Amino acid sequence: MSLLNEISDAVIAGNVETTVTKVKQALAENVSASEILNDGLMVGINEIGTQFGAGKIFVPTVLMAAKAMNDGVDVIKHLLESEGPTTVGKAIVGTVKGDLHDIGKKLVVLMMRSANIDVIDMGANVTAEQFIAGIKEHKPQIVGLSALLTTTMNEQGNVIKALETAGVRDQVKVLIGGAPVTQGWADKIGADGFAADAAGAAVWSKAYVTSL
Ligand code: B1M
Repeated sequence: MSLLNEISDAVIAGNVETTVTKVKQALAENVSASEILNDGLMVGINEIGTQFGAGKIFVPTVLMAAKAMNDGVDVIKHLLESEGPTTVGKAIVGTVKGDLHDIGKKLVVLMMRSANIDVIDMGANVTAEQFIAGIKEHKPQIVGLSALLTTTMNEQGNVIKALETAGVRDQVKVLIGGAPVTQGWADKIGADGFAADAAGAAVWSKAYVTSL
């Protein structure tokens, strides 16, 4: 079995220690951080999603897999992040209220940072009021809203409305994403941008801030 398969299996098994050990071993064998992420860790968490969706496993198993995935990402994160000191713009990024999924959002933060954007990670379950306070405090050009549930997608629209009411909507561009989110949804709720994945979020953000 290849090392990348062993990594995805360790995530599926929710085995944090093995995941971390295998990720370190892959790095030592010159497997790139992006291969470890895309062909190892992501394969594992996606399989967990399939089994969870089919009712074959339950939340505690998913939580263990998420912990293994997160700890695995921690090992490679310094390789995904840019080490350059120059930043070209600023963003605040969070998962919206009611939604606790933060693995994808963390990857978005990592990739945006690797595009030299100064990103404040607001965490998960972030209220519209917290996004507004974040805009006032940090003065970002971009606000990133992640949502993983069909129910919390609506909150992305609510945040945009709240930014309008608070008079800060024209100070920022709003980028949205998350598994159930589409360009059509972005258009419907008046978001400025949509990205299907973390790399896309970084490309969109860099293109916007460097156009200013
Ligand atoms: Co939940 N969950 N979960 N879960 N979970 C999903 C999302 C689900 C699809 C599983 C399934 O049924 N197959 C399903 C949602 C169904 C739906 O609404 N369509 C689901 C459900 C139902 C639930 C609960 C309601 C279950 C319950 O309690 N009955 C519950 C909700 C809790 C809550 O949030 N209030 C719940 C709970 C959990 C855990 C806490 C156990 C755990 C989260 C742990 C954590 O994040 N710390 C969890 C997990 C791990 C998952 C799955 C298995 C994996 C999610 C993930 O991390 N994917 C997920 C199934 C799946 O997605 N396959 C599932 C890997 C990650 C890298 O991808 O997050 O999609 P993703 O991020 C991508 C892109 O979407 C994009 O870029 C990222 C990287 O490329 N992206 C953006 C994300 N945000 C972006 C923002 C951007 C741009 C791009 O711009 C700002």
